Amino acid sequence: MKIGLGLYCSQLTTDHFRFARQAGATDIVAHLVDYRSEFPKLVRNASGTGYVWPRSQMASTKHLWTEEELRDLKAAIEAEGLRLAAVENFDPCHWHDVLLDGPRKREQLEDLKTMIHRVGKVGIPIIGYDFSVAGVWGHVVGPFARAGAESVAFLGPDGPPETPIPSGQVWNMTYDADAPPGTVGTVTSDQLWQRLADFLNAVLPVAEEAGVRLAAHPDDPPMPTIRGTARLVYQPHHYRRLLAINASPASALEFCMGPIQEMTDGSLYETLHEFSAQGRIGYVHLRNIVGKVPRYHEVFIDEGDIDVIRALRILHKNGYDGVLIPDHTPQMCCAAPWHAGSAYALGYMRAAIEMIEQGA
Ligand SMILES: [Mn+2]
Repeated sequence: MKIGLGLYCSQLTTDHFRFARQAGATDIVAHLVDYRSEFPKLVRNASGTGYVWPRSQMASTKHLWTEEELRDLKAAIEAEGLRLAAVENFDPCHWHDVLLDGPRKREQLEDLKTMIHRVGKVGIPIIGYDFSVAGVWGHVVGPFARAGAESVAFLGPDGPPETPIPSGQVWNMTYDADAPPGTVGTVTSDQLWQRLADFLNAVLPVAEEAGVRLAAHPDDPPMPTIRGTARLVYQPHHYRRLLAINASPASALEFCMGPIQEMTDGSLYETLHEFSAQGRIGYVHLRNIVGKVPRYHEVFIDEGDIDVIRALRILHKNGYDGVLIPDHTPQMCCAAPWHAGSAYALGYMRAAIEMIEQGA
């Protein structure tokens, strides 16, 4: 098993690469969507209903990833003695009409194929994706982790009101600031599964040929609907349905332990066993949480409902040799809250994995 660090777009710098390696990571997962451009990484909007999407960032994300920038990013990471394990998430500007079944869907599917081909050509093995209309939504920030460390919670009916998604927005981001007034409206489960199938059936042949695996993130928060739009993977068995859409070995999972634990059915450990035994896990997001939907909060890796050592033992036993990255670590009270939280999680993971691999 390999330890990685997920870096947001604005963190793809030499200092952050060195920090990752200093804290024991061997791999980087690069988030190419510039959706959290400032520290602290969780930025609330004025009404507290979601993350801020700085409009000034939009223009810079409208282009497709070029072969040159992917190659430069990989080289910069490798120059610091690390590997680029995956790039994570298409930008809403790349695929809003794939998610919404809109008029530019065909064109955007071609754009996605182009980018997948480039990712493969450069030698990046995985793209993580999150097929969701509402995206990550409804979290509130507060002192929810040990000793008042700042993290996020989902409070269900006590959280932000589930207002309809305005036109021009998807994934909790604005892709068209000039969209006419209106809303995205209701999206049913059948509609969203059909859109996912259209996406996978279009791009998986290209991914397979390019040597790239497409790894699916579960819904966060794992609710059946958010803001009137259906969710896909809000119970563990939905991952089976997702993998059954297309038999390509390029279809894989971005196994995020937090949401799987937050789901009301099934068991995180059985789910982890099932898909790691099948070799379907592209990479793992690792965090700890307390509670299940509709109420949970995120905590440090060594508190909370997940027995992380037990989970790591399952992966080891099933021969998982991919990357695990800390996911949303709580912010610690110091001059570098994100760095301290990340280093704490990475150190814990490194010791735990070493212990397990030594047979202890
Ligand atoms: Mn995650």
